[in-house]
Amino acid sequence: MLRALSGQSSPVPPIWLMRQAGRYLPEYLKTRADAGSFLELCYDSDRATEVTLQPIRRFGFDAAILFADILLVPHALGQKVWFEVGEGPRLEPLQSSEQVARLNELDLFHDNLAPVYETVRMIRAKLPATTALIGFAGAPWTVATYMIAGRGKDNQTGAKAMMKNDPLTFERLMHRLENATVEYLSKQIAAGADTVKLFDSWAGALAGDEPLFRRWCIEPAERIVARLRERHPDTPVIVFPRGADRLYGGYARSVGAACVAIDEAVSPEWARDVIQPVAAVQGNLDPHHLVGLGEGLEAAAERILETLSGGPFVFNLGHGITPDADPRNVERLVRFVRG
Ligand code: 1CP
Repeated sequence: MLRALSGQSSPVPPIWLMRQAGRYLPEYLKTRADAGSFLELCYDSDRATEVTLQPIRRFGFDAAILFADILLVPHALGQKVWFEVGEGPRLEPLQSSEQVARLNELDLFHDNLAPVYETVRMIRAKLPATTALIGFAGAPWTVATYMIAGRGKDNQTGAKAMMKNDPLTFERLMHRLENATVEYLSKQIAAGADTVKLFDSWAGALAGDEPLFRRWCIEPAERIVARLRERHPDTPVIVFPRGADRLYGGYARSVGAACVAIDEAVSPEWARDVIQPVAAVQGNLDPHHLVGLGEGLEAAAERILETLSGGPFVFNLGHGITPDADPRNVERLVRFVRG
């Protein structure tokens, strides 16, 4: 995994999958039930370590991803966050400049996230030496959309409305999140993460407007990557501007991260020609291939492998595994990629 992130190619690329720990695994469901709630699971270092390791034991992936959530940052900043069972995350929507001004300052932010850093230390101590540990955070734009809307919906129009109607408050929130993200990722690296990934899952909501995309997706990622490189020059960063569409190439060139993760809408041939010359590529099998009988799984994986294995490449999905995925298809995929 780390060789691929450093720009080397290999006939057998490393493989891990987004949301590899999660609801499609019976052992995850059991640990989550024991923990009480999703948030309690995230802050319980023993159990969070256990669910991080479950897919490594079962499938032998080349990388483990820290079990946490992008919404722990708003929670640590003092916003009310909870998870509705069977639905997803909910936050008390941030709508006024007073609410934004009241967000916690850095020290309290770190105390609240101390269990996450402890989890990183515990996972690293238990992982095989040849398995990389990925830390992560949400990108400022994506996290802001959840903080403002209170949930994921409707292409995150709430954040766009605040951007237009109260630009100073929006800017202040984005600035606060950018600093928090640098500190949070930096502490994960200090605790033992071998690489960190920045998830801009809602980047696509700005992809229709290039100046806005540049200002709120590209530029914050550029600064975050540069600040992390200053502090941790040997730690590669993976970026994922999901849905960036035709703006993927400009994002990859400007941000200068070691690796760019692509969603399933990006053609592997285009990624090979445009992104691979400037960064390692990670992706991008459609997660629906892991559901049901997995028809077409090998053929779809083959096209991706044939196209991207000539350069630096990490095999992954275009987005997270869905709860209805069949673990047997995951096993089949790992066997196929390695074979
Ligand atoms: O294996 C792993 O990947 C585990 C770690 C992980 C990561 C990297 C989780 C656990 N969440 C995330 C990132 C995350 N969380 C993102 C970025 C990646 C992506 O686009 O999927 C986002 C947008 C979230 C927010 C979130 N948390 C959602 C999406 C909500 C929406 O409506 O937009 C959901 C459903 C969650 C809950 C969650 N986070 C993680 C898991 C395993 C779950 C399911 C919780 C459960 O019911 O047990």
